[in-house]
Amino acid sequence: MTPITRPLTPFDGQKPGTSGLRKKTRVFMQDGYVEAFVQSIFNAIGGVSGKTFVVGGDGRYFNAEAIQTILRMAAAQGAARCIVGREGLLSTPAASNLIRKRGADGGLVLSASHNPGGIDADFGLKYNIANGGPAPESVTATIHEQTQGISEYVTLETPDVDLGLLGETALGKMTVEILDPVADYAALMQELFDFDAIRALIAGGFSLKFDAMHAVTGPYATAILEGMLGAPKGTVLNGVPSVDFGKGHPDPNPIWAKPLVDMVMRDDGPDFAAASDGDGDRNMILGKGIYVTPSDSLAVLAANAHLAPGYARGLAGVARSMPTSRAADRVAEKLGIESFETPTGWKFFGNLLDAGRATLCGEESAGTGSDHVREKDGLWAVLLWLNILAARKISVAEILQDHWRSYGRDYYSRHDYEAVDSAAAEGLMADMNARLNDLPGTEVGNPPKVIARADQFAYTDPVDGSVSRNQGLRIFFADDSRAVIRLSGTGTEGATIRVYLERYEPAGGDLNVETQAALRDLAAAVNALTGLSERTGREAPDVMT
Ligand code: G16
Repeated sequence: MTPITRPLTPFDGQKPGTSGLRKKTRVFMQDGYVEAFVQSIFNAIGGVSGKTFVVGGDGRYFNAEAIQTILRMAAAQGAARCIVGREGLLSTPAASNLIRKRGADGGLVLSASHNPGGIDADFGLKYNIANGGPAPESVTATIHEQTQGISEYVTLETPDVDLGLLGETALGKMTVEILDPVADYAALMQELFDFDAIRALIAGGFSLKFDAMHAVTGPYATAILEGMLGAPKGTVLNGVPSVDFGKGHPDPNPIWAKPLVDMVMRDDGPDFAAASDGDGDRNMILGKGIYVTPSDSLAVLAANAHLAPGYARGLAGVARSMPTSRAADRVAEKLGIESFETPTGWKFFGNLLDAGRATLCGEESAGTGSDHVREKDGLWAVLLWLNILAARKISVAEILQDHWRSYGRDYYSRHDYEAVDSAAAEGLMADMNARLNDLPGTEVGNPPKVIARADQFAYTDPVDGSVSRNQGLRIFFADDSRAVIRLSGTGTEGATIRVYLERYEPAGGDLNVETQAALRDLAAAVNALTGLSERTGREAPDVMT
């Protein structure tokens, strides 16, 4: 089988965003598009000769076709081995685990995460490095540079590999190893958590539901929750992955997972419920009658992680993305451990985890994880919650009340304005940036709120000293509330404006106000300050998490 070199013309816009390259599926399906991006990755990492890669994705439309392209190109260019999940399926955390466990040189993960799937929806591809985590900005910048000058790619002309057949096959001189996507991941979870205690909790009548949203976590959740932990059949809802996620939007938040939220709000609802996203790295946690914000979830997990065997030694530090609420910082302070505030994007946690400075990380965007892999991990968060519930023997609502009584409550919500006209969104950001220096001392809203300070968040990585600027506009008010405004880096249509709102209520204060009511004045102040409604023509956000 002789490698074939084919010419290519560069495609505009092959620039990795917050998490890899995400575009409409039809964009990825253009002749040469996947080839151009994959060749750019291969060039950026100094070629693939003799290397081993993990390849898999969330099973969305075009997943299998893109994998065949990657395998042919890797084989043609001298890769030694590609480890692929059966039928091309690997959740993002499972891919991260395999890269680490098998000592692979990297991984190609095919997913547009929580974005919908299908020929008229979204697709994505990202490169992970040898630590199992998303490529840092230095690597993604090189990949982007490569995409701009690409002129050819190298591939083989071969029939498709049978992705359903477990075991090893040869593709040219490369070995393709197809494995069970669940086994290694499930083994890792068993090492971290007290499965006996969780099994006993469930056997004792504790009821739970897990909504896999027709996405990749279905097989993982079914094997672990129903298979290993003895939850009754039917605990996992929508557990069979489909190419278009059952025509749904696999984003585990109160809007897109509304049926699950409605279920826990009923008197006869389950004690615990959770959902995960397209590629299994996000999570939503619910208890009977209560939704746990991702920011609170991170804080509660940090405060209680020692109850799980894998974290009994305590935590080295806790990291959160900048727009995530400061609830986790309060826990870190009490524990006397380091806390870190990073830009949005899991890739920014990699150095802290590798250096042993942070053990738990989390983001407001429904991502929580730890040093067990280098990605956020939806099912891991669910199992840690279950382990904590099994150890503390109180309800989710009681855990939260107890937490707020100790630390105070960071009322928190993110308001998303989706598919907004890009020029309007960029105009809003540019105008606000230009006004930054004049904002301190300004009064906005009714009743008026005084702006104490405002800036554009810049991050200096404490491990390698690299600097990332313009990571979101922060407005701090004199009453210790905070608003953050940034444009999403994962959308595929127009611009998405994210407004992150938080207000701290000390432990002795009113800890049980409805979240949106608690933040109403702050939201109105941000609207008055930015002219958000007039600029976007939107009366209200599309999504409130
Ligand atoms: C990705 C990143 C996260 C980020 C999220 C939202 O998650 O890995 O770190 O918080 O996007 O990013 P943005 O606000 O720029 O849209 P996922 O689950 O989509 O891979």
